[in-house]
Amino acid sequence: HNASVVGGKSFTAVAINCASKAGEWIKTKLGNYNQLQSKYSSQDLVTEVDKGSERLIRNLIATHFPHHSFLGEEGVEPGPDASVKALEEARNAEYLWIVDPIDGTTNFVHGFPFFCISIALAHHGEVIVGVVYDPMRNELFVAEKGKGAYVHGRKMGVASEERLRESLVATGLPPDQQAALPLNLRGINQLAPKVRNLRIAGSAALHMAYVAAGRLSGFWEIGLNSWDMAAGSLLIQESGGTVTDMNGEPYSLAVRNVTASNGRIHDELLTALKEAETSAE
Ligand code: 2AM
Ligand code: CA
Ligand code: CA
Ligand code: CA
Repeated sequence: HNASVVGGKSFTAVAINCASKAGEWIKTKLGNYNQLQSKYSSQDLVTEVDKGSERLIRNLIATHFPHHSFLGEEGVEPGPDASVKALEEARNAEYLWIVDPIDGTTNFVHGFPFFCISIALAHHGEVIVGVVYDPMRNELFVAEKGKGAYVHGRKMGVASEERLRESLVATGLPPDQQAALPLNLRGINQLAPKVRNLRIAGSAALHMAYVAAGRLSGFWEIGLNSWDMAAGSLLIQESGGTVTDMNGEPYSLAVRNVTASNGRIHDELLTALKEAETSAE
């Protein structure tokens, strides 16, 4: 595609501008916001800061690219059915921005400093720009399709570990996934003895950025949405890693259960997760 610059405005520059503006604002709201609603339950949180961040990003994108489509978590009804339907309706757009205004809201609410803003741009359903910004560490992860992935201008590469037993691997426990929780726990049971150690830090997008940066060798999670993974998937691919679903099928926007790695441990990771799945039957 030769369309990464329209009218002199680079998609990537706008994505970075959105992420950093939102991030700076979110930081000022730490421990300093009013209303705290629960979407579904005491586990599924949303704050006025999630909504404000999404509004800021959406408005900024609209001023630059008024004809582009937009899919943001806070614009979609809670629950898996609505998010699948929203993606179905949006994914054929020529240009679609896919935004998670705070990934790791539970961490934000508790002051646990591991959350980020995730912004991706898809062109006919293929992610061409991915930006993940961690405002607490001021770390900006940027990928452009075919052009590599960078953290603050430094080229990233995935970790070099060849085996699970040398690998630091992360996963997640999305709340309100009653059906998925036992499967998640079986995966943890299978993997914990096989890897160097596991991490569950509470932000899927930031975990994926860490796989891209070589800080984690692998990551898997069940029950995610497009906005959790779109930017991170490109970061990993452009860093030389592999992103698939849990059956090893290539990443697409519709993936809900993700397996990501440095590539070298991918088969071992998929096999262990497959064992976790079948051990239940
Ligand atoms: P969030 O903070 O944007 O909501 C942690 O395991 C991951 O699960 C986070 O990326 C988190 O994103 C996501 N998550 C939180 N609530 C969820 C829900 N109800 N369904 C699916 N994913 C959720
Ligand atoms: Ca949420
Ligand atoms: Ca999220
Ligand atoms: Ca979110």
